[in-house]
Amino acid sequence: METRIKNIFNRLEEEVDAIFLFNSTKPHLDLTFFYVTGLIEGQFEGSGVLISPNGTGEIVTTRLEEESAKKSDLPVTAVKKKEEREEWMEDNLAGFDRIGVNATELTYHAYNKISDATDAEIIDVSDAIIDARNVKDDEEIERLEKACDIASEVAEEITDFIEEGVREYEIAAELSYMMRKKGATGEAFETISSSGPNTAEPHYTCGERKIEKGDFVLLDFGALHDRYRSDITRTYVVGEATDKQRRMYQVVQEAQQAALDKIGPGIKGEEVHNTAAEVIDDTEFEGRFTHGLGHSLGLSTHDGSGLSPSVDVTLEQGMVFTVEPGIYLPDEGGVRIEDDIVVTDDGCRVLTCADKRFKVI
Ligand SMILES: [Mn+2]
Repeated sequence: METRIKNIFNRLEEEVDAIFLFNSTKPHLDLTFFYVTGLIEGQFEGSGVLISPNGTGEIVTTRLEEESAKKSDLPVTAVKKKEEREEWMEDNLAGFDRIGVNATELTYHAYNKISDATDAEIIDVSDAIIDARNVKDDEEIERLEKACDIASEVAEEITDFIEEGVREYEIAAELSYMMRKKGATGEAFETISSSGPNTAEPHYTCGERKIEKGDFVLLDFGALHDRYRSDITRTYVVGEATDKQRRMYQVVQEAQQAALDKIGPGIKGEEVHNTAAEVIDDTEFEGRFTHGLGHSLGLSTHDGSGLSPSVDVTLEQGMVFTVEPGIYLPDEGGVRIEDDIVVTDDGCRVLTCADKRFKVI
């Protein structure tokens, strides 16, 4: 994990002597802890890792997690109780002038524990961490590929389950079960299983509504595997499709393809968003694409960056993003098609390979 640690230090705007990543209790865990330790198993509440500019680090954890922690290539100190961890922090943090922390993931309580242990100046290094985590290494891409394969297979197989009368939450449950059966350790995020007019709400989750003939069914879900996450959306029509539904789907698909063609090293994330938005805005659905085109993906579903006017990022080889244009017509319905991609040396490679041709089921 030496390279990952050095990646963070190389991207710092102001130098620090060390960085301490410190987890509280779930859900207040800093996923960067897992980025630098490479650990898959374990919870690691109340654990931390102290990393140095030379690429070394040390994990401090509890006896409960000791065996899991030993799977990292970093040395481990396992403490029996909180007081021992505080002593460890005093012994190990006291000698520095400047200590970096990941402020976006650190609770105020944990921050106070660090400042009690040292007189060092505490510096927020979260921007460097986001930048480092944005570019995935080969091991991370392998884990993402596996998470994407699971979601892609499920996206194709779920169509056998969808029919008139089935409820949205039943489809959500089936998606979860199918992913677990294929080896996922869980859902990457709360599944969106929407139907009919509900598909017009991009972040609807799921409800009791029964599928009706002529509905759009929009499924947005992902698999968690070895701590990495996939994120895919497919939209289907049940029974019989109208010309308008076909047209909405066609425009979204064209917008997505234009974006995929645009992606490559050196391109701004915002330009990719604009490319897709222009395709939609040149049609009768102008103004109905109401969110950013995509977000970075990795240990977290929203990994800190994105393809959006509100994010300033220049694409580099190894970055992973979702590409998810949509058209949403209030009270009628919506279409979204989402795939995960990795930026390559001359374009991008799509990681979620489920069929996305227009489908009436
Ligand atoms: Mn997404």
